Amino acid sequence: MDKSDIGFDSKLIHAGGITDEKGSAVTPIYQTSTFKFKSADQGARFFSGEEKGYIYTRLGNPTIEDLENTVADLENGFGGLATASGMAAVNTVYLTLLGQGDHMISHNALYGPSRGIMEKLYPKYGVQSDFVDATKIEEIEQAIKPNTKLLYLETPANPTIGITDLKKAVELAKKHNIITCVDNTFCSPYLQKPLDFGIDIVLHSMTKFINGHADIVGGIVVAKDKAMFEELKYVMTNMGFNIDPHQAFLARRGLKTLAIRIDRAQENAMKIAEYLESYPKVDWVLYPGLKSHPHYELGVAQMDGPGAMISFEVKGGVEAGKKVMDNVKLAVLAVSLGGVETLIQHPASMTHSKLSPEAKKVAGISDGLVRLSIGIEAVDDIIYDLDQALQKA
Ligand code: LCS
Repeated sequence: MDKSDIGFDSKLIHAGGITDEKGSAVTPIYQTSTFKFKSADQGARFFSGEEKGYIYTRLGNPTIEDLENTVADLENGFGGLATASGMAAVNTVYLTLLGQGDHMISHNALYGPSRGIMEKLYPKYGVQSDFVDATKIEEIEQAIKPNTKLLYLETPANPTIGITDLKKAVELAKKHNIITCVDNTFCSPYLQKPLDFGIDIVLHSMTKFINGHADIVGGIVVAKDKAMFEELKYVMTNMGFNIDPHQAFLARRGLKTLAIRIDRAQENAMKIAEYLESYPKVDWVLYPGLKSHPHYELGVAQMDGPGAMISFEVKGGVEAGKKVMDNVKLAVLAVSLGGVETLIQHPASMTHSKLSPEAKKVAGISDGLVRLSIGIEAVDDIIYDLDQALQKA
């Protein structure tokens, strides 16, 4: 049986996979910074690319490559580049595609720092950007300039759960020769494969669903074709954005249970979203599995499931939301997402606090918005916990 013919769930377990000379059943951790050459000539051949071989861990390492090949396979891409964090993945894309005089368009409700660095740091290097409501294709179209090089999307977006139509975004970008990148962190390749829609690059914060156990920080970039992969690889390796072999091992291990973790988390999330929607003290709930989500139909068409991220607002705004966060006992009051434990946080004062009040308002990140990352605990326990906290709001 050819490994390329196996299903997604089997790939989670068996894709990549290196057996060493001792016959290890799982890919070992090659915790080494450098690799011995058999001869000076062999070293030279490795450097010239005449012969494939490991040189130095920043440039490549078997444990890291196993993870990269697996995620690239799951995303239906050409190749993957694992990075030290999700932000290192974001910067690999920005630095590869944008330079003096270039322009990027993105969604106004991105993960805070993905937008923050574009507004604070990249203008120093002559890069311009515009942030629009990318759930409306016409807003993206209106923002296109002759120097627009990159359309950078996050769908569903953090934390407003807005969904961008990938098919329409690709059509528009292709018409204007714009490269497209999707941050697929909220879905993972289990629920959405942007490259299948014609997107050029996908990235993840592996800190989240891919690793799934809230015990590492990591990222990955996957390119659809070889030419783009090589360009990204040059930047990733030379900027030193690489992941460590031990982190890569943990991410690969966590990835094995991606499908069953997400199945359980989104089953829980659906029940919790319905509970919240019916709770009188809750003003509104945003969850792609609810018919009340403004892009419900698109989510059903584009994603293979609604995921495990919910945003909601309690009547009484920020003060009421804080009461809920201060009173949960099972859910963990912490940023990040995509782990097996339920997390609760307040984007306006935490993950998105660096955005200006105006930018937050336009993006729909209200002061009262509370974000939940639903875990795989018993759903009755999560609901019981939220219920007792909401009663205090
Ligand atoms: N992209 C998305 C969609 C994210 O949610 C995050 C982190 C990143 C990129 C950056 O990844 P990192 O460097 O942290 O691995 N999101 C976080 C959040 O919502 N709370 O804490 C971190």
